[in-house]
Amino acid sequence: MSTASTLESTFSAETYFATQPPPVSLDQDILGVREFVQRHARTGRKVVLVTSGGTTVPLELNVVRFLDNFSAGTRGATSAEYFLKAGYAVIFMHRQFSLQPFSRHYSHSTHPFLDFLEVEQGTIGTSGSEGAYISVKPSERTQLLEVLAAYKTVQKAGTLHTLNFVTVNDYLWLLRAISQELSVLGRDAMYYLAAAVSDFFLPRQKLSEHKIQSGKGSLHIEMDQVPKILKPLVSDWTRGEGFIVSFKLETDSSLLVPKACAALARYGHQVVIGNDLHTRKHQVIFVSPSPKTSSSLQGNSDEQHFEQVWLRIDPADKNKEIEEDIVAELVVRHRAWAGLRSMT
Ligand code: 9Z3
Repeated sequence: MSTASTLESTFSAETYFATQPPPVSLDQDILGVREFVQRHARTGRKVVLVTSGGTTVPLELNVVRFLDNFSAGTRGATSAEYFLKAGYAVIFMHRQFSLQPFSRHYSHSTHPFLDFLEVEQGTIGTSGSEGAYISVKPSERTQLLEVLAAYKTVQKAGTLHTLNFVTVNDYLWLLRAISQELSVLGRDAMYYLAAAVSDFFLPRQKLSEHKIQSGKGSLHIEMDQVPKILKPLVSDWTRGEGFIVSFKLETDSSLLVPKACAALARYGHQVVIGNDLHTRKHQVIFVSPSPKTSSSLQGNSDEQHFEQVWLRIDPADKNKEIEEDIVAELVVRHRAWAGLRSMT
């Protein structure tokens, strides 16, 4: 029976977690994260949580239809590679089947791996027998060697831990649990929230059990607002210590700066990276509290209190990825943040 009438339509984070069920694999997932964090805490390596890809909102319990958020996972997967290169250990929390570090270079839709392999005839190995064997097209070898070498190095070092979500509910439960685990690292932890997260959801108690039937005319669905989890993430789950970077996606670029300032004033974290859907691959804006006013920003989103730095690359340069510069800038800022440890 539906208990929808007893639910609030605006959920606080607390009400959300008290009424929405955790994903079945949560405990198992967190054991893996705990082991990973503890291992790297012992070596003093910095750890970054990268979220990536879009969340879904199922419309039915036996889900046939769902609402999706735009994101291929390029930003997250590419950034994860640059964080690994910069010496970070990376927890990569991504939408199931979205792009992943390293394998992203051979995505089935843009660069299918079967297309760069060739079947050759000749002598196989040292056995001297004749037959068919596989070789990599000469034009693909340099890049493959580079990607494969980086991938194997990361595997050997054990610096990449991957786990996935599908729904916005999976995402919220995982984000809370992972950030609580990661909070033991204090200022050595970074949170890089590149996933595209739905603002709306259907509480479990309002979901139709079976596939919604057509035949009754148009479909009317009223969704509830997803709780604003940046606030508890900043002040409770990470105890105000983590270096937190959120992304703001807009299609009207005039909204980027005001929305980014409002988010910083409201949640009190370190950086909002604003990106416009159409130009996101070659320009982003870093918005952060201005060093002079950062202590008194609560609720004050006046743009003059915020530092704004554009990061741009040449759109014609196909060998350059903007994530390289985003990550380089964040590594510097995180180092400064972690260096404040002794003063707090
Ligand atoms: C982003 O803005 C990401 O940069 C993109 C990356 C989703 C645009 P792709 O994966 O795209 O490279 O295809 N992510 C955050 C989007 C988001 O949901 N932000 C919320 C908002 O804008 C705040 S957390 O309100």
